[in-house]
Amino acid sequence: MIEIYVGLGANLDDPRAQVMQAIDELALLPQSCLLAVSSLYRSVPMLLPDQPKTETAAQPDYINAVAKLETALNPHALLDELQALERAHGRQRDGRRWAARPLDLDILLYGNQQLDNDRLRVPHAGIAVRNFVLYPLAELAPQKLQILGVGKLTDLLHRCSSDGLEKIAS
Ligand code: A4P
Ligand code: MG
Repeated sequence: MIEIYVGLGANLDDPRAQVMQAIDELALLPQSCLLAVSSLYRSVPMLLPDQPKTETAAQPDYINAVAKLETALNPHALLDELQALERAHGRQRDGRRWAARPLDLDILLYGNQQLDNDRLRVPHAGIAVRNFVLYPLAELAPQKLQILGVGKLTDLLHRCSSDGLEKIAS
C-alpha cells in the first residue's frame, strides 16, 4: 500500500455538500483505505492571468480540503477512479482550464514518487504556491515532509500567505 494525498475542490452546485459527499466516496475506493481528512476551507478562486474578467466575476468561492489514503491502485488506475467520481458529480470538461466545477480531485502526492507523463504530474504542479492545498495538507502530513522536487512542507507554508483562505466548520 502507498500513502497518497488527494486534493478536493468544488465551487458549483453546493460545493460544501459536494466535498462532503466526495469524502464518503473516497472511503469506498477499491483497494484503498481512507486514513484522514483535513478541515474544510473556503478559498477565493485562483484564476489564470488571462482568464476572462467576466468569468472572474462569475466564479464562486471554492471549498477545498485534503484527504490522506492508502492505496494499492497504481497512479493511472487511481486517476481513472477519481475522474469517474468527478463525472458522477456532474463535472463537464469543455476544454477550458480552471473553469468553475462541482468537483475536482487532484492527486497531490503518491508516496514519494515523481511522475511526469501526458496524464499525470505528481507531486501536483501547483502544490508549492496554493494555500488551499498547503494548509489542509499540513493538518495531515508530517511537518518534516519533504516534497520531492518541490521542498519541505514547513518552508512552503512559511512562504505561502493564508490570504483569501478561511477554515470553516465541517
Ligand atoms: N493531471 C495531471 N496531473 C494531475 C494530478 N496530479 N492529479 C491531468 C489530477 N489530474 C492531473 O485536469 C486536466 C488534466 O490534468 C487531467 O485530465 C489529468 O490527466 P482537469 O481536472 O480536467 O482540469 P483543471 O482542473 O481545470 O486543470 P488543472 O490544471 O488540473 O487545474 P487544477 O490544478 O486542478 O486547478 N482556486 C481555488 N481557490 N481552489 C481550487 O481548488 N482549482 C483550480 C484548478 C483553479 N483555481 C482554484 C482551484
Ligand atoms: Mg484538476
